[in-house]
Amino acid sequence: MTIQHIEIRRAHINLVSPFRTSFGVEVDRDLLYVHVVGSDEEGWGECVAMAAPLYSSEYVDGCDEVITRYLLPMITPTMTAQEFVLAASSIRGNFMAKAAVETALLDYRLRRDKISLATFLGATQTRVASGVSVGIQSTTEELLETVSGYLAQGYVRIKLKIEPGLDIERVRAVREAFGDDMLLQVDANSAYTIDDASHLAKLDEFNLLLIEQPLPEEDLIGHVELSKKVGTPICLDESITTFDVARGAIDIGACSIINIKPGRVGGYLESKKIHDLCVSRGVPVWCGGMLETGIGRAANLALAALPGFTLPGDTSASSRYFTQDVTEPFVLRDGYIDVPNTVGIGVRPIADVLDAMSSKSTKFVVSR
Ligand code: OSB
Ligand code: MG
Repeated sequence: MTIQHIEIRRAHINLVSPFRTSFGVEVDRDLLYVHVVGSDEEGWGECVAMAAPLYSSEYVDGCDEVITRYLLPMITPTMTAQEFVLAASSIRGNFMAKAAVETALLDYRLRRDKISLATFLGATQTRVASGVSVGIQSTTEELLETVSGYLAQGYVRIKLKIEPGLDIERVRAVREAFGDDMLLQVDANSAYTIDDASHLAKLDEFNLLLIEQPLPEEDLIGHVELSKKVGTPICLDESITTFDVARGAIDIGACSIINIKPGRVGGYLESKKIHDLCVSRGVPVWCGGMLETGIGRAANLALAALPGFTLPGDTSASSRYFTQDVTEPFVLRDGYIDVPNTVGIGVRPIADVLDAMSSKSTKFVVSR
């Protein structure tokens, strides 16, 4: 019942269509999986970092370096995820790198203990309502077509990526085409500054659920100021990197809603703490996404099943991203996706599929 080695698997997968945001265009995912192998069980974790440091300062090759050089040497044969988080706290930042290792350790231990991640975290739902994040499209016509396609599939909430110049009129067009009842929100990925406050206030007339991360990650105070000038609730994504930042952001009024992404905050244990904090403060949360394959998606669904996740998340079906996911595909049924309920994260890569996608596998022996 001990960890014997840890494999770092690098792989590549194409997206079904380019995903454009205010920070760039993603056409594929440069993947990194952490695979814990013990005498009795195995565990998997997916690193959510993108290929380039455009969404946040982390990027996948940097995570590879941090994981192999600093995090893996900390791991002992009997280490739990909780013990790892404590040990890894000596390393500053690098939340996405830490989260990938934490998830693999959690999956390994929960499989051994024969309990699902959902049950371990305190899930109260067996399926979660699914929203979809719609990238910036070349034209308004294309946007309306794309949104119409997702609505036809049953997605219960639409999130539009926006940037300066492709915002107010795009949102207006979607509202006019699909009506006032559709759940709609926008995500700017830090593309504005506080000087854009009166411009962003023009979004108020569209009855959006929220505006996600309008200002830069570090500008918490700017978000406080913006919250006073804009009626639509402000939701933070990039800014929320730890429990402490979440507490501070809520206390000073920088946001009234939080997007929890386990990869961004260092893992599922920290995510659970942020969830509990938000429940105690009456702050709604929802589960964000980072275009994860089935490994990361499975674990996100477990988290999204907690009671504080009262808004639909970006946890879409596998087919929204990939023609062939690395696990059995997650499917949308009546606007919902089932939460995995078997042991650990509930899924494993399909060996042949992962092997065909893989570019590199490195094995690290774990010793005391
Ligand atoms: O800001 O939420 C974001 C994807 C990559 C990086 C950042 C973000 C996103 C998304 C897509 O919006 C979420 C998903 O469907 O996984
Ligand atoms: Mg976001």
